[in-house]
Amino acid sequence: MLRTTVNDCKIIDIRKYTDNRGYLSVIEGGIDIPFEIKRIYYLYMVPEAARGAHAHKHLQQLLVATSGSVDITLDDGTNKKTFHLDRPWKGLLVVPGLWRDLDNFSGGTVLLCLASEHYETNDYIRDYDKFIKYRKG
Ligand code: T46
Repeated sequence: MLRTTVNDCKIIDIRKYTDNRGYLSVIEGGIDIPFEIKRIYYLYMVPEAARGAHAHKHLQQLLVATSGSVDITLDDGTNKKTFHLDRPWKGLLVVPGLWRDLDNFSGGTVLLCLASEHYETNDYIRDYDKFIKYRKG
């Protein structure tokens, strides 16, 4: 039985350095987030469509809307929680074993994703009924 829940996920404040030249934010794997970063990908030019609709067995991620905004709904099979990302210094830490739906992308959103693992198709569960079975072990 998987023990991770939506309450294990949280928005973290990303370090930022400000001066009269603007802002600089930094994320160091293992320091600012609890995993080493093995992969970076980003979503952009998203039309009025939802993305996600899957769970990961092992992957941990930090999601950051470096511009624009997006809603991310996480589901642990019992509870759901929606997080709104709209600042480049706010990151959503997502633990393994949760279903995720991404929607309400505003125009021009860039969603940066820092991932704990390389791309692995076997880590995905794309069927909701299978996800519920997986959660129940
Ligand atoms: C997640 C959310 C937030 C690759 O070949 N390598 C990669 O590293 C990734 C992430 C994707 N792809 C290919 C696989 C598909 O043919 O890109 C295509 C679109 O991927 P997907 O349908 O999984 O995209 P999203 O936006 O639904 O999900 C992605 C991530 O896959 C997922 O891990 O948590 O963003």
